[in-house]
Amino acid sequence: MSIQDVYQAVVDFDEDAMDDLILKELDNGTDIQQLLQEGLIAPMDYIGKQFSEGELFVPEMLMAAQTMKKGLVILKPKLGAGGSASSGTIVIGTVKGDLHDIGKNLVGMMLEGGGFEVIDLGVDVEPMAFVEAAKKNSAKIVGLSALLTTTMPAMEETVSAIKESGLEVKTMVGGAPVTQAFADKIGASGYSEDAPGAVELARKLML
Ligand code: B1M
Repeated sequence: MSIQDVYQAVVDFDEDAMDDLILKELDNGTDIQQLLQEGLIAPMDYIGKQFSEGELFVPEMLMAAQTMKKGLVILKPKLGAGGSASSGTIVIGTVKGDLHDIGKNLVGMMLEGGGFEVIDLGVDVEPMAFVEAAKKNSAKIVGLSALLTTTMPAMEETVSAIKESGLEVKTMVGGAPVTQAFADKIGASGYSEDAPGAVELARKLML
């Protein structure tokens, strides 16, 4: 048994094996940060690259994320006790008027896999709800998803509300109709085309 087995379970979507593998590593006294980084985050980076290169598709990425999340559930309380667990808090949600959440969920799971604490507000989220959640959770980033051209204005409204709140919070946006040009136009801090890219972007925005 080794961290490599945990890594492989994520890559193989072996959800059933995950609990045992993690518990055995903990019993063996494996360093929790190392287990998180090398056993759970590293395979999600790999899966993300495969997805970006067209080698894997949404269902596979969801299965890998689900497997990773199983391990994360066991590690999370222990990480909190040890301090320096999270790479930072990100509030995420689908903007007002929009009920699409598959892509947003995927982004949220990949961000968790990337070591971030994710507060998911769900769908059809009012601009001020993002502001309040960012404030309450001391979030560094707010992530907005929109799938409809008709809800893109709500994304702009939300970015403006966050700026007007005076909070030191960066905004990242994405979703099928959203582009880098649109993100620039509404003054978002960053745009990502897909979930793995969102993790990379969040890491940059946290610096
Ligand atoms: Co709707 N829908 N839908 N829909 N739906 C689309 C988006 C549409 C393109 C279909 C079409 O007409 N061809 C179209 C939008 C047209 C437009 O605006 N130009 C559309 C429409 C019109 C509608 C309704 C208005 C239909 C109606 O009722 N007349 C209605 C609107 C309801 C509402 O939101 N108010 C509606 C409803 C629905 C369902 C509820 C049935 C269902 C949603 C179920 C759910 O999400 N729980 C649904 C679905 C499933 C789709 C399609 C088929 C698939 C969307 C999806 O999940 N894609 C979609 C057509 C299509 O895309 N082929 C369609 C997979 C997902 C992984 O991709 O969300 O793009 P995506 O996420 C990607 C990236 O965009 C990015 O990362 C993900 C991948 O890595 N990303 C981010 C997403 N968010 C990000 C955030 C980031 C960074 C990256 O940073 C924070």
